[in-house]
Amino acid sequence: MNCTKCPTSTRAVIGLPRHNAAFCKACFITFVHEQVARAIKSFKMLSPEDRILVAVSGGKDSLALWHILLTLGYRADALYVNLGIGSYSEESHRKVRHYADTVAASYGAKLLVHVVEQEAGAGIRELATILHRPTCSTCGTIKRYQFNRAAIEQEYDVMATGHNLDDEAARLLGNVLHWQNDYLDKQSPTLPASVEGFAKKVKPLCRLSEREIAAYAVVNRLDYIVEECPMAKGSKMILYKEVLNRLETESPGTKQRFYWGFLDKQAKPDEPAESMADKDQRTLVPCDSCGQPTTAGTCTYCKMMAKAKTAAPR
Ligand code: Q46
Ligand code: ZN
Repeated sequence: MNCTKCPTSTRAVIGLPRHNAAFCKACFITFVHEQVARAIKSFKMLSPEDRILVAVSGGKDSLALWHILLTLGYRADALYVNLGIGSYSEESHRKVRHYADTVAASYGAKLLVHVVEQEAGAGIRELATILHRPTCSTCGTIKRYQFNRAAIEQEYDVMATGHNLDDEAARLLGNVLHWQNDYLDKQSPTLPASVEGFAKKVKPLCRLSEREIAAYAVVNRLDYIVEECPMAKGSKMILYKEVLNRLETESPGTKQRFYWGFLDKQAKPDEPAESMADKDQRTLVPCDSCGQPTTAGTCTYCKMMAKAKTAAPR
């Protein structure tokens, strides 16, 4: 199979049925960069002078995102949250540190690190047990809090995450299956900053599939952790992705049509309503302990940390 774009018809390294195309290495890298640039432009994600904070996990998506943004000339630092999940966290931390030292540093970009165990006195699994909460919900609260706090306190203009087309289509399927209208309202590739203290959030990989990003990581020799977080096993998101992958195999382009169709409808709302972010954040006040936005009194994160410290004194 030859590249469908090159005049010289070089041998293709990847076939993309949903685009009816196949690309050689150079054309594929250009394709990925163009898809990211298109997402950034159509959803008004970034401007050239923005200081960006990328949420990195050590996986292919977030490391590829950091790499693409730096390659495209953006000023992008990254934050890694070490969850304290045994060898998975050790390995993912090593991968992020390696990329930061060997590549990001040459662009003048730096890596920030938050270690859950250092603040909470326990890793995420032990913490979830102490708090009688599901591990992934505890993890979500901590990661959202730490990323927002770092972005606000260190004056980044925008926070970027590595969510891809597969993630967004799976999330959309879950939200539709359960008619989660609030979540559907907020499922946008760009969420604006709010006066109450939420940083602007963007998803520049939303036009690219998981397979395309994995291929991009491989051709660019990005050293990422292949293993999934062990806590993800059996999650609904994985099931939704499997279902969508089956549909995609039968009918290439299904995921794209599903998610992009939703974004098109979202861009033309029936009600000319207030901004979606306003709807949700109107009642927010600063947490009386840390100052981050919350609905009342002390925020969930501060309550969790207080409880963790009482339960597991160091
Ligand atoms: S990292 Fe955290 Fe995921 Fe691991 S503990 Fe669950 S939520 S599965 S994105
Ligand atoms: Zn707080």
